[in-house]
Amino acid sequence: SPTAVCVGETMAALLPDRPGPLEDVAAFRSAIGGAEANVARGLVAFGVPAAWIGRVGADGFGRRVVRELAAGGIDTSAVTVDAERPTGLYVKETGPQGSVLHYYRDGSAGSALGPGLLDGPGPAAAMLTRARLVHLSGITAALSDGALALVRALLERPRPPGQAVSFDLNWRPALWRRRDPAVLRALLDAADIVLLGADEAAEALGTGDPEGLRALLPGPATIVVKDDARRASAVDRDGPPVSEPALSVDVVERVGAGDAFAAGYLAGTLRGYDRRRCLRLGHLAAAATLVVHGDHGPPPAPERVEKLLAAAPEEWA
Ligand code: KDG
Repeated sequence: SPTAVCVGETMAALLPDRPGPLEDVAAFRSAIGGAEANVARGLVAFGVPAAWIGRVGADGFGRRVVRELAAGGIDTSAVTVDAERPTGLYVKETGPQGSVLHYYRDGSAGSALGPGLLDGPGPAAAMLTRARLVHLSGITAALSDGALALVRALLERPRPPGQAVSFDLNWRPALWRRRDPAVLRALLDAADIVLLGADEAAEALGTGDPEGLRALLPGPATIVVKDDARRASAVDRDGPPVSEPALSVDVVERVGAGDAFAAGYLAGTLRGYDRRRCLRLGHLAAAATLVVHGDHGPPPAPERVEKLLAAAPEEWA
């Protein structure tokens, strides 16, 4: 059974062949993307057996999603194929300020996730009980009442022994226009490990300051705050905060970097690393994704990882 299970929606993705307004794009490259599956991919790259659980349509995009994730070594045996609803889609538009994702996911198969998963006939329930890590994100909470109920159930049920639940805020205002994001605070507070960016936390929760967040969210054992790609801090419930600067890279595009960071950080916790090395592994994974256009870059070479994890502070960033 996989060590880590990531739950959420994975979509087909259309990536423009050049920057500029969508109306001027001549061709799109087809790909797949979804925050939680990106984390599963990142975990596998660090040697953590990982599954993605979600729903796809009985269509070509759904088959593409499952095929590509499975080819990446991710366990897809608990994916549900929904005969009624289509696979969700996003179209990326790249402008001078970065990229915007346009979603075509209302009524998608992925948005039909629900708490039935936990007592359904498939392998999902057993996987979610046996996993050492269950990873969720704020995106899923925004998809539908059912998806929100599933996220709640996974966070609020008594944890199976030895299991931690991680939750990445993944603030996507476009998904919250018709729903109330106030639910996010209680969800975050019920997780064991919370990951968020200072900017998105300020928008969604009213504070992006590590101490303010600690006061707002007393529940999680660890809150990891990423400060605008400059540094990340892990703030434990007991013990001093640990902070580590990000690696400097020539950024090509930011989409997916947060997921890569989460995968690195979480892989570190599963390896039993101290906070500093967890943060470093997060930064290393993020750096590999920042230098490419897609949702994820090639994983950093193991020798480089070993060297940088052991580096003295002045050799690190
Ligand atoms: O973090 C990257 C995601 O934003 C991208 O994969 C698409 O899952 C996605 C979303 O909902 O934005």
